[in-house]
Amino acid sequence: MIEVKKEGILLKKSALGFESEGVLNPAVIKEGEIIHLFYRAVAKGNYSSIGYCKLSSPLVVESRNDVPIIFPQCAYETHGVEDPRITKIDNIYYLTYTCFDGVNALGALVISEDLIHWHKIGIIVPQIAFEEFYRLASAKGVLNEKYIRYNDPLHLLEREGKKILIWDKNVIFFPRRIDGKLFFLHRVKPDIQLVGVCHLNELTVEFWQHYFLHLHHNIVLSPKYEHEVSYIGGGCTPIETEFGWLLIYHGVHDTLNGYVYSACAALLDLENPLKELARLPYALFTPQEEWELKGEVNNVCFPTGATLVGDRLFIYYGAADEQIAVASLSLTALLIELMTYTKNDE
Ligand code: BMA
Repeated sequence: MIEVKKEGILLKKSALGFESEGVLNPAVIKEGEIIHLFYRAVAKGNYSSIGYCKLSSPLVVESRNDVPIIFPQCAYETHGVEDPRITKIDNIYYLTYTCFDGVNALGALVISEDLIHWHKIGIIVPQIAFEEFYRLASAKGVLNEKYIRYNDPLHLLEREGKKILIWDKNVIFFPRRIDGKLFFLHRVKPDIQLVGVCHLNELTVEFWQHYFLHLHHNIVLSPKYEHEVSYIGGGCTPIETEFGWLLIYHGVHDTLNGYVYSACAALLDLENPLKELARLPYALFTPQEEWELKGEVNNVCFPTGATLVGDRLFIYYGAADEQIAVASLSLTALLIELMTYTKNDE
C-alpha cells in the first residue's frame, strides 16, 4: 500500500454570495513558485462559477479573489460553470470545465495567454442524443450495458423543453502534443475516453459519428475494481513520468450509503495514452475524514488538480462537494507501487 498523507482543508466557503454554499474541485497549475488554483464556487441554488486563489507554497494561500473570474455568459452555461481543469500547451493555458444549462452538462473550453484574460471557445464534446449515440456505439457489437443504464434519457427528467443530450464531462487536456496531436480525456459514463486531433476544428458532427461507431477503440479505462465499479472519470491533468502518463482519476462505488467517490491512480503509455500500462487495484485515498464524509454531498473525494514539489505530489480535491482539501504522497513511491500492478502481469 502506498502511504498518502491527508494534509487537511485548504479552502472553505466564505460569506461572499458566489461561494456561500461551497468551494470544491479546483484546477491547479504551478508557474515558478506560485501555484494558481481555479476552483468551483457554488452560490445559492447550486449555481457555480470559477473562483481564483494564489498559493505561495502547496499548503499556503497567499491571496484570494473576491469575485469569480469565469462565470456564466453563454446560453449553454446558464446554470453554471463547474469542475475546472487546467494545463498549458504551446504557451496557451487550456482551462476546461463543465457547462450546465439546467438540462445538459457538457465539457467546454476557455483559453488564455496570461491566466487573466480568458477567451471562451465553447463546448468541445459531442452534442448527441442518447438514441443516436446508442445506434452508433452498438452498430459494431454489443455495447456495455452501463452505457445504457447511465445515459438512457428515460432515467432523466425532461425539462424546459430542451433536447436531452448525453452528459459528457471531465474534459482534461494532456499537457503536450503527442505525435503532433492535442489529446484530451472526456467521460461518457461509465468509462474514460480519449480524443486526439491536430486541431480542435476537426471536432465536427461527422468526427463524433465516426468516433462513437468505433467507441471501443477510444476507451482509455473502464471500471474494474470494487472502489471504482460503478463508473470512473478523469481527475487531474496527466503528469508525464519516465514510466508513462500518471493519471489520477476518480472512481465511484454505489454502496448502501450512496455513491462513494475515491481518488485512483493509473499509468498510460507515453506515446499512446489509449494504452493502460498499470493501475492500482485499490483506491489511492477514500473519504474517511469528517469533512469528506459529511458535506453538500457525503462521501466524496474528487481529485481535480495536482502539483509536484520535488518528489512530493500534492493532490487537490473537492471534499464532500463543500471544501477543498489536499493529500500528498511520494511520486517515486507511487510509481514503484504502480509498476507492481502492470497490466501484462495480470
Ligand atoms: C460529479 C460532479 C462533481 C461532484 C461529484 C460528486 O458528477 O457533479 O462536481 O463533485 O459529482 O458529487
